[in-house]
Amino acid sequence: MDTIPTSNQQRFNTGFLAGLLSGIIATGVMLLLSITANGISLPDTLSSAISLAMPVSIFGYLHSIFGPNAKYDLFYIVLIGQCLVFALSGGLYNLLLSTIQFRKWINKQGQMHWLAGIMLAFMLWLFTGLIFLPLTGSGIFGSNLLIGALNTMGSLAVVGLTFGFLFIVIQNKLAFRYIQEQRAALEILPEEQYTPTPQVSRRRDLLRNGLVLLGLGTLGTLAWRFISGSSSVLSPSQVLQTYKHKISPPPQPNYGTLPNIPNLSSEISSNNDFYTVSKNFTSDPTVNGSTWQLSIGGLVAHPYTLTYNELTALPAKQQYETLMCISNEVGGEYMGNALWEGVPLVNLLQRAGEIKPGATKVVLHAADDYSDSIHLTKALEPTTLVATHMNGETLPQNHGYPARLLVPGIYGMKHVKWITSIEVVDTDYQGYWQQSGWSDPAPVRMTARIDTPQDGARLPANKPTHIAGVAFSGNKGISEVDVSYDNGQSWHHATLKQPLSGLTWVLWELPWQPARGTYTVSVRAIDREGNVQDPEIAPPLPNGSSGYHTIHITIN
Ligand SMILES: Nc1nc2c(c(=O)[nH]1)N[C@H]1C(S)=C(S)[C@@H](COP(=O)(O)O)O[C@H]1N2
Ligand SMILES: [Mo]
Repeated sequence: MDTIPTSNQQRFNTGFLAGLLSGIIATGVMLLLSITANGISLPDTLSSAISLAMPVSIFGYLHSIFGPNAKYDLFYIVLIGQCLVFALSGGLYNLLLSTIQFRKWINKQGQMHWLAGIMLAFMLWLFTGLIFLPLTGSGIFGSNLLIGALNTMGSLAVVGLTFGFLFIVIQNKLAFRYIQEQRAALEILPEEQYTPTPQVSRRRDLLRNGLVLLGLGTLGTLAWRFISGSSSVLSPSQVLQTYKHKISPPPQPNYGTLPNIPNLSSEISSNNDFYTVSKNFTSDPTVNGSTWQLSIGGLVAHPYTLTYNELTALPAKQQYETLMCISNEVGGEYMGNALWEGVPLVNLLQRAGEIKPGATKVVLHAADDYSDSIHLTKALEPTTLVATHMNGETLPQNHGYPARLLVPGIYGMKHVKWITSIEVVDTDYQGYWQQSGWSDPAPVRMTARIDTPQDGARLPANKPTHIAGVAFSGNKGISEVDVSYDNGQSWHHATLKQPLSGLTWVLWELPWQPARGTYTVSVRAIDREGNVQDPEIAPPLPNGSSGYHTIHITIN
């Protein structure tokens, strides 16, 4: 019975399936190591490399389809890709071993020796360290990454061995089952009716169905994004008739007391509710405050370093400031407001003595290989802080512990978290996101959001209710919020809650008692300089989104 025929196709399939299953588990181990033990996450590395290498136009297109989570979608695609690479390597490896008939490692029944698993792991390890990582710009075995080559080598070895051993176990199980099934088939069926590969074709069907499902899922997601993507912004023709760029003198704010409105954002976002954004897909850096040092250098007379205790012992300043991510869509959730405490950057720079002539920018480097720069004039503003506290608590890890930059008036992107060094330069330094086309000066574009009612809500007719939300214009303040519930025909002044500082959002509210019907509700703001919010619809890339947040309500 040692003449069970095994085709190349069958060998490949067995290896592929074994590679896929063990690859999924090994990928899980990789993500776990990356989160818990400073291990490398190849999907992170690759998707970062892809989004950096991608032409701005394509990135913008993807962004318009997938929304602000495009980078996560890219990450998931790369993650699936990694599992498929594991699967492919399993299939090809089985084919290779049985073709060259390397009997030490694979016998006639397709059973593999565990040494074959170690060999496969070793080859993948070398390929990743010597070819793949250098190609992504991470250096040999990740030597350019902050986790360094040792962590990379170690975690890749663990992942590789997990894969190698599981691969042998699963592949041998599958091969054994195949032989069993073939024997059973041979015993039942007469010779001439013998069909050698019923299981294989079933397995192949499974594989094909899986791929079809994957494809359909992707197409479905794309279609859904297209359909649901663009309906929440009032079209410019609806508002241009009443549009003025600037009103002078600027309106006097209509401050008042706001009633208690369910679903209106709370004026201060708690540390837990505050949105978080970072370029890191799997894990943000965990910085040890007791060994952390902040270095201040570059074009200054006396570069120096500070420990955490030294930094927090310096005179600090408290300020309310709202942050918004540049990839926030109109009406989006990537906004938060907190009371921050930190040392003015200008004071830290003064301690380094005279700034050398020619200096133009200040670069912030971070523990996650992120960096960004601000203009020297911005750096010297009294509201630009190196913050160590948020809402009275030590800065939480996900918001940048031990220290992050606060630089009011420009987007969240520039509020570098996990700062490790501050460098004065004379070049036009371009930071992490600027390399993929995002604005460098990045001033916050005025925006207003309707928190309640929610888009698509159905409300009872002739009952008093509220239209309410937030409006924000960086460091320019808000002087007026206008609400329209008739397609932009007429606008009504909302009541504003006096803001906590000139750097925060403003809560606004308009009482409303609508009759039966369907309503298109929009909102726009005017800042303290009299600038009227831009009605032109623009996607977040490259300068931040614009347009008026618009929702549809049914009253019955
Ligand atoms: N080191 C570092 N700082 C960073 C980022 C990052 O990925 N790494 N992301 C930036 C972006 S895009 C935004 S919007 C803000 C978000 O800050 P938050 O998570 O505290 O809301 O952090 C900024 N600072
Ligand atoms: Mo951001």
